[in-house]
Amino acid sequence: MCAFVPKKSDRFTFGLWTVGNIGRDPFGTAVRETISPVTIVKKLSELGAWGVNLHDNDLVPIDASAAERDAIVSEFKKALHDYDMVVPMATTNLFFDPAFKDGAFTSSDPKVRAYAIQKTMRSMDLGAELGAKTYVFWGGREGTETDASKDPRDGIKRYRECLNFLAEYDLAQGYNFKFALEPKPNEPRGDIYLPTVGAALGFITTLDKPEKFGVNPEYAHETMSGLNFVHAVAQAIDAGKLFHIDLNGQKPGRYDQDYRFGAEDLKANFFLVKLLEESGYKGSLHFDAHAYRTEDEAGVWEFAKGCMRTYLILKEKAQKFAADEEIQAILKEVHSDEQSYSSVISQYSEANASKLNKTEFDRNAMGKRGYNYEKLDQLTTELLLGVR
Ligand code: GLT
Ligand code: MN
Ligand code: MN
Repeated sequence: MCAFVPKKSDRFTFGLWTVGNIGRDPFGTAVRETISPVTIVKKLSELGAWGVNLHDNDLVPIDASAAERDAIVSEFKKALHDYDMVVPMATTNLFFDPAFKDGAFTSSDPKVRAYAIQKTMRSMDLGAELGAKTYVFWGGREGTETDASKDPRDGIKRYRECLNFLAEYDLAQGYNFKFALEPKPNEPRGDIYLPTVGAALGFITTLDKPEKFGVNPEYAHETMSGLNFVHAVAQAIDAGKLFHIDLNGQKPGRYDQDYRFGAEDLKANFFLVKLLEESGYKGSLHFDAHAYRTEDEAGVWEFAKGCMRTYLILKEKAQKFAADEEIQAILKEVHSDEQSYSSVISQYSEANASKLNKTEFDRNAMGKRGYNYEKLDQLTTELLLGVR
C-alpha cells in the first residue's frame, strides 16, 4: 500500500551496525557478508530512510592510520551527499576491544578510563565533522560480574567524572552535542550500571552540566527487565529529556534480541508510536535492530523496510484511535469529572486544603464505579487487528 512508504520527513534512521549486522552470536560465527558503509547509505536512502548513525569504528577501523581515516571519511561524506543522507547521531565503540573488558569509563584501570576519554574525544570530532547533533553513550561494558571487583559508588563516580570531562570538551570545541545516555540492565556485563531510564534520569541530576544530558531509551532494554517502555519514554518526555530513541522488538526476560520494530508486542508498540506522535517528539526515529540470523542480504533489506512500514502503519492506527467515536466516547466518559476536581487538587493552597477537608466523599460509590476499560481495550485490539 503506497500510504506506508517512508519519506525523509519521517526521520527514520538506522545504525551502520544494524543493517550491517553479520549475525554473529555467542554460539555461532557470522552468517552474512559485511556490507560497506557506502552501500548501506545508498540502499537505506533508496528505501526512504533519512539518515544513518554510527560508532567511530563502524566507519573507521580502530587501528587505521590518520591518512586511512581521512580517505574513508571523505568517501563516506561523498556517499552522504550523493544519496541525500544525514548522520544525526554518533557514538563511540567502548565495548568491543579487549581493553574495555572491565568497562571503559568505569574500568578499575585508570589507563583504560583515560584511553576511553581519548577515544571518545576523537569520536566526537568525527561525529561533529559528519554533522551529528546527538551523541549517544551506551555503557555496555560499564558494570560488573562480581561486585567484589569495585565499590559500585566508585563505578558511578568514575562514570560521572568522565562524562563531566567530555561535556566540557564538547563546549570547548563548540560542538554543542546533545548527550544521550542509553540504559540497559545487563548484557554484555552481568549487571550494567544505570540499568533503566529512571536510573539514568536520576544520575543526570548529579552531573556538572545536567542540561546537556538526556536519555536514549531502547525498547528492548526496558522490556528485557519486564518494564513498561511506554511509561519510561513518557517519564523522559515529561522531564524534557527524550533526546533520542532506539526502536526495536523484544520479548521480556530474554537476551537483547533487537528484533525488527513491531516484531513483538504490537500493542505496546502501538502505544509507543501514539505517545511519540502525540507528544510532538521531533527527534530521530532510530531503529536499533537487526535481521534474524536466518537471513541473507535480501532479508536484511526486508527487515529495514518492515521497521519503517510498521511504524507508519501504527502511526495511522493512532490517528484512527483519535478519530474513533466509540473509543473517544468511552474516554470522554472516563475523564468527565476532570475539571471539577483538578482545580482543587492540582495545587496546594489553604483554601484548597480546607475545601478538601470539608468535602464528603462517597467512598462506596467510588469503589463501585466501573471504568469500562475492558470494552476500551477490546476496541483498541480490534482497531489494531484491522476490523474497525
Ligand atoms: C549496541 C547496543 C545498542 C546501542 C548501540 C550504541 S551499540 O549494538 O546493543 O543498544 O544502542 O552504542
Ligand atoms: Mn538492544
Ligand atoms: Mn540501542
